[in-house]
Amino acid sequence: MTKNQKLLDWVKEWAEICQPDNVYWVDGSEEENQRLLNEMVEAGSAVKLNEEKRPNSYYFQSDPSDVARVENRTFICTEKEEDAGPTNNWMAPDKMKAEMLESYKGCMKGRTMYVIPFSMGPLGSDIAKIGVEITDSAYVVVNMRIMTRMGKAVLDVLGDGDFIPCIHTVGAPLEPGQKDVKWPCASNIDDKYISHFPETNEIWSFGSGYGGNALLGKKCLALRIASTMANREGWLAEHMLIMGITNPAGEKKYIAAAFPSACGKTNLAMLVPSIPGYKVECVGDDIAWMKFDEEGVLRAINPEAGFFGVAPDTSMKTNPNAMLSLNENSIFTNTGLTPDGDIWWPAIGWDCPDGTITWKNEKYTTGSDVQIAHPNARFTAPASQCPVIDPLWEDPKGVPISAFLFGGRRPNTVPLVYQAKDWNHGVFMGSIVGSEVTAAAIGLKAGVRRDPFAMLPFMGYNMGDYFQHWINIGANAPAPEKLPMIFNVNWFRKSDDGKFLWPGFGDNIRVLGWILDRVIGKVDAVETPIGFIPKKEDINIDGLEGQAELMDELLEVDNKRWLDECELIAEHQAQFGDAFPKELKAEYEKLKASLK
Ligand code: TSX
Ligand code: MN
Repeated sequence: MTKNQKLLDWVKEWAEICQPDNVYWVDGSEEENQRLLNEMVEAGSAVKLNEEKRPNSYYFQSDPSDVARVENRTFICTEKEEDAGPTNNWMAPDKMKAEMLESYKGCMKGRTMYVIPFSMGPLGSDIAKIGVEITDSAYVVVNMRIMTRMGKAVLDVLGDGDFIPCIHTVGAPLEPGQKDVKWPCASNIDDKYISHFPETNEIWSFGSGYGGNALLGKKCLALRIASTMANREGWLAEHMLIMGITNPAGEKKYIAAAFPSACGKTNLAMLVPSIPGYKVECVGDDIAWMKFDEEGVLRAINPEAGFFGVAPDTSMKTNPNAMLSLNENSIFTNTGLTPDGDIWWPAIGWDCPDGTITWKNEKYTTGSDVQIAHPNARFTAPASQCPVIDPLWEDPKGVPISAFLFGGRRPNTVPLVYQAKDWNHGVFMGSIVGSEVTAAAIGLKAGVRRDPFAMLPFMGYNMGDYFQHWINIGANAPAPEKLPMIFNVNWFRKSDDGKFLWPGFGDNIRVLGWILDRVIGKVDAVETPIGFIPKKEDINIDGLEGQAELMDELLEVDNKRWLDECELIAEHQAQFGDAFPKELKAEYEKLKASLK
């Protein structure tokens, strides 16, 4: 096991608080994994899928109240409220801990406490971090085994070193003789807490079994806690995919890209190019940790080992490489379950078989009006099974990043692609990222929800200080000429009659190709007030019928619309007060002046 005294003391302390029936140290072996899965099948919380159709794969239905991250129950607990900033829920650490400790007392009665040592990032990488999650959920254990490097090997690397303690419970103790439910969780939303203590690097999660709330390595550690560590230590922990792109001449560059949810980040990360000769390879689909190396090159690792992706709308058409990644050794949560023991979700590419069981365990008969999969139904699949996983995806040094991409769903105003004039302008670009949502849903006059750097739900500290951190990364870069170039893309621009102007998906390689040409220095661009846009003829649209006539509108920069946009940007920036960097204020003033 381990001789790490801090770890042993910490586990003992929490076992005394939570009072589990027993404590089990997870070793990460195949045999252990099978045993846990079999136990869950026998207990009725998991279904083993058809071994012929989907080998070694399992199906789960959550409680209907426990289907997503709970943003209004997610807290950043710092001594000073201003250190959490205006975009986070805040509570003082002492108050939060006192309140939560009351709930944790005896919360694991009748259950097993699992201790999961895990590494975010390749074992032993300089950029990787070790965490230990305590949980009373076997579902969490089998998911963590896919999403992280987990088990005994991690304890060996940890030695007597430091780790990030993560405590999780579903918050549903069992009385003696009480029968368990298939998905235990706290019954009341106000009993759920996803709490972060960035000043002491601790994570306390209570009451939910859902991925983002319970697999604490992912959003809690790799983004919220890591972003604050990165701020202290001068590196970057970002909500970004990492992909390699090779052009027909065999030149390969890596880019990292941030998009708000529902923009198709996973689809982009493993895209199948529609132009022969190009190749896309995937390093990661969600999180990037980046540091400068000795040569001043910014290098990125994917701290995860799997994909925890939205299932609905994933198909051989929209994302064949994701579909092939989940052929086996995968976990499905809140999809439909077909009579022949396979999974189904809307737009999977075939009709839903009669007799399919819905995520709420109802029976679907052809034509009946039931929701078969929850819209946030998920697959958990090993990244190693992705057919286009990059050969360097587990390289402990990370991959060199040549460009950053930002983007969102913008039906107007924002062109298909534009390039920042310099680093600070690119940081400004990241700070104004936004995506269209139904205006009614968020009570905004314009239907744009700002999601700076796509980090809004995942920030561990004050967003204004985070912007300043990005400015400082550029200002202190060891080799400024090696800083990544920064771009913004918009696959979602629409014509006045509401039709998408760009085919998207595999055809996005046509835009990535231009970005690659800019990085290599092979192509000129046109300067506009918002940045550099492509010359029309430099976006390859060969074979796209009717596209030529749409390119002017797709690349248009309308000064009048951008002046309106400036008003919205100013409104958004106002909330950051003193923490807002003067450099970004200056970028805003420059933009506004150049639009007049
Ligand atoms: O993922 C998407 N990407 C990125 C792909 C690499 N989606 C799906 C978004 C929801 C997750 C897209 N949707 C993309 C896109 O580039 N573009 C669109 C918009 C669109 C939708 C359908 C069509 C075209 C554009 N269909 C036809 O034209 C037939
Ligand atoms: Mn994400």
